Amino acid sequence: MPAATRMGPPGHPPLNPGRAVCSFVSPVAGAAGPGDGGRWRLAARFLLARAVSPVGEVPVPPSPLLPASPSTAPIAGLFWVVTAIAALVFLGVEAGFLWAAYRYHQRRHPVPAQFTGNARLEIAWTILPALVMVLLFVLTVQTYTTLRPIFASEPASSLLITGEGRQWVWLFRYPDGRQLVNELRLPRGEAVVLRLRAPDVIHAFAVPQLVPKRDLIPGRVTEIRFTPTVAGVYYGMCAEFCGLAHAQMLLTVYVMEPADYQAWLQSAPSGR
Ligand SMILES: [Cu+2]
Repeated sequence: MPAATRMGPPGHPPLNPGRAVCSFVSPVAGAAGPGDGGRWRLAARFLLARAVSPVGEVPVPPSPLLPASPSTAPIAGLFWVVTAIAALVFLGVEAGFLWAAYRYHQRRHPVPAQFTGNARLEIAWTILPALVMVLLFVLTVQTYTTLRPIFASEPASSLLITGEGRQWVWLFRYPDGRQLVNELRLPRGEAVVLRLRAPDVIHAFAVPQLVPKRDLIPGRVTEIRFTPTVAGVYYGMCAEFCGLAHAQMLLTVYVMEPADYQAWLQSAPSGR
């Protein structure tokens, strides 16, 4: 399949004919994914494309560690703090281990000291890990309280998009009636409210860089709020196993500069 033609799911017309998207993880149904040694080739292709393309044109891998909205940045921040603490603990333990192995090697220390118990040491290795756990707990609660108002508050003005995740496709309806399949276009800096349903089985809406994943439960409307703050192309997926073609239930989110978004609204058919 030529790179410039993106096919929709079976029964749907091609999406954006003529639009070339360099894919790190291909959003194209049925396209070859990483695996069978192709993973390194894909990574090399991505890095090459990155090197020769202007900044912002090549979509980045859908990593929650490359956040592009206030709903995901605190989570990435927490990850790095926890990783730093874990790295410090690891280095401390390994350094102590190596020091003891060297200092108390049989050659330098042929007769081990004979003693029973060490109350001070035992209290220290009980209290220190407990303090680390308390610190991690406080940081986690802090992140949660930062995020809670973002998820709970109704923004004064927002772009309301309704839609559904069903086996095995994403459908989105805009206020003017237009519909997009496996694709979302959003203006940068504007609050978005997604009201999503799952008519058949449980799915999960996941665009890791923009918003933490949310389950879609049949019989319920799941409201997802976020504000994309960095223009770019973001990959998303269904993150709850939902049947045979679950792995191909992918979507692409284009966060556009407001002027580009308005131009797209004017140029594309509204579906009415
Ligand atoms: Cu799924």
